[in-house]
Amino acid sequence: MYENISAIDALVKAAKRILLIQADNPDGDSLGSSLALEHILSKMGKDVYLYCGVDIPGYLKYVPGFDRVNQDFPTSFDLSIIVDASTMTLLEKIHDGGYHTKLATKPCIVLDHHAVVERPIHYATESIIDSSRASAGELIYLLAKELTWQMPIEALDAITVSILGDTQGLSNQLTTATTYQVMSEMVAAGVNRPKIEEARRELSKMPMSILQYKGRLLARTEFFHDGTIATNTVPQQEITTFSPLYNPGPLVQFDMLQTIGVKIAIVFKSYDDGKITAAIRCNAGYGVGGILAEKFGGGGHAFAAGFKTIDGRPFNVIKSECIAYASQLLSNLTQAPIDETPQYAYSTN
Ligand SMILES: [Mn+2]
Repeated sequence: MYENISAIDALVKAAKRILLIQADNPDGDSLGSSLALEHILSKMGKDVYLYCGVDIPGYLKYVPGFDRVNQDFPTSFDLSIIVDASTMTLLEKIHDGGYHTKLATKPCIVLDHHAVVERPIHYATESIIDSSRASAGELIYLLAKELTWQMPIEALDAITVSILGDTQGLSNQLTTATTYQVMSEMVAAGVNRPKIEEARRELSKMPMSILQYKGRLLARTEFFHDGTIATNTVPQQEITTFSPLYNPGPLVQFDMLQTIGVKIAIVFKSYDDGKITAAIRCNAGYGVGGILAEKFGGGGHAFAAGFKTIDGRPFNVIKSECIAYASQLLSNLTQAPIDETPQYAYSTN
């Protein structure tokens, strides 16, 4: 398997207090990996502390144990394990707090599956970064199995959340034969996937007023550039009324992308104080989201990006410029479509 697993085993066995770290972009894999390790290591008799520098997003609050993740960096620990991240860029909260010096004084294990790492974690004692794994949770399963670490059912449930999160329900190209094999072993060991899915669906249900608002928003969708760009605008009054109940963007953006001909879906929010935000999502083959967002001072990935302007320019000016640049980017693409897979958040809707 991996040549350093016995070194990892030794570091874990030698530690009493273990700090589990999620990076600043917690998702289902990040949380599931951390919780899985918490259960496995607790079973070994370790004191385990879960840390994430930012809030666990609302859509993950169906996962049992999400509320055990702390935002306060602990005062003492013998070993840290960073899950689902291997770049310093995503550990800014730790660096801002000056805690990295503390991390560097103790052994640190990195368990990740991201392919491209720009600023590797220089104080890592042992790392496994395997981009052939569908999720960090899958990597943790294989590691624990190899090291014959006991995995209680709660750990397997958490690994299921992690795998389903990154593979969008075993549907994207990250899913391999090993992923199915791991899922098969976990289901045989008692994981109840329908129950996990039901908990997720229950949490993401919307109030009646939101369903009706969704209908109104969809009816207001505008189309540009021969129907390839769909936009929606949420004014301040609706942000005030509906945002506390449900984020208007994700409410309609998937349906906008599922409209025949649409390549880019943009949801603008226009605030009374002049702030304007845009959430950009793109369909497969048209991953210009990141470039589009950067033009307006934002950023993100090819298929999911966003920007915020606070320079006082009127909403209609920003909107027109954004649509014009998006049109230009799409026109430039006709020769060479960007062939990557879009990363919709599986767990949000
Ligand atoms: Mn991941």
